Amino acid sequence: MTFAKGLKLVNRDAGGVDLAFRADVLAGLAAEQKAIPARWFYDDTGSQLFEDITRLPEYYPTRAETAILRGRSEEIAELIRPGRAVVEFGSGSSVKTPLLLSAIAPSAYVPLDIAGDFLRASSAALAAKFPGLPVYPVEADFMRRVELPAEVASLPKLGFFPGSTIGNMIARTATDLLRSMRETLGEGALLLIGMDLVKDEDVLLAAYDDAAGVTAQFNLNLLTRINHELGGDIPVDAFRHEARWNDTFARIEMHLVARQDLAFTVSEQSFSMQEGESIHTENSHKFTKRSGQMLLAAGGWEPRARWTDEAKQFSLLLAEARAPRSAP
Ligand code: AVJ
Repeated sequence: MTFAKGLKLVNRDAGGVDLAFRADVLAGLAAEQKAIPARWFYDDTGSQLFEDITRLPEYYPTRAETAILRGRSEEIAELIRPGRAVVEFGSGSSVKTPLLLSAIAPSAYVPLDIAGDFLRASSAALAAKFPGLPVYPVEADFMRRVELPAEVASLPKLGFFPGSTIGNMIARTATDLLRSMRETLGEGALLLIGMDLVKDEDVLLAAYDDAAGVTAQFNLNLLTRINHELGGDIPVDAFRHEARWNDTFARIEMHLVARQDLAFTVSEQSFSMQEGESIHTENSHKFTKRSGQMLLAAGGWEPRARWTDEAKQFSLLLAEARAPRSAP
């Protein structure tokens, strides 16, 4: 295994504060509708809570996507063919990544992640599972074009972006990411991407507001993280978790709603909120067959194949980096 060295992706001040985290939180709390980007959920506690979410009875996406990878592996492998360099956007899941790699006989595996420690740990675990498969982890922000290791330059590429993480982004950002992926992987590459599907509102709301309250803990942990890392005094108990269906944009939104009028400081800046006012913490867009394929096309990816689980809860799409033909 080789590691990209000398990259400093996380900028910290003298006190160790992540400057991008502070900038996002301070700007987000000053906005008319308070909002903090969902990427900041994932400190150690948040990552563990997300793992717990994937095992909840109400949270179907992980099980549904895994079922597709298991049940349709022969068809998937037939279209992908052996010998590709698999470039995963994110450190990789301990279940889905091995399923894909076992199915398609790749020539190399290149996980891309901004969180270096997590990347190293998951890469080592994967290399141990697949002796003989070269693993080249790259510490990088994949929202921009990434320079891939020279060792995979001549190999055909398969991008892998499971989990419906694309759903965290609004259409414009999602399109930008798909275009960056295309630049990273090159013309002719394939992309295997998970997209969660529009379904009964009650099923969606339960998946994001489970009976055991794990998703509530996951959402509220963001406030605890702000208090710890940014010197905040936010009264966490004065907030409650809320999941909402936004029908205009076909997305679940997560909010932290103030139970009462309240005031707090973060990094020496003062904020106040009225009872019922919220901090918007996540969007999780849901797709139809058409909206998913339209999004891929907008990002320069031509849809090639599409699979769903039996209950049609989740979809996995294969696309090729080739602009769809325009009208003559
Ligand atoms: C990791 C972004 C796919 O949107 O379903 C789970 C995160 N948030 N429960 C999702 C999440 C609340 C998850 N993604």
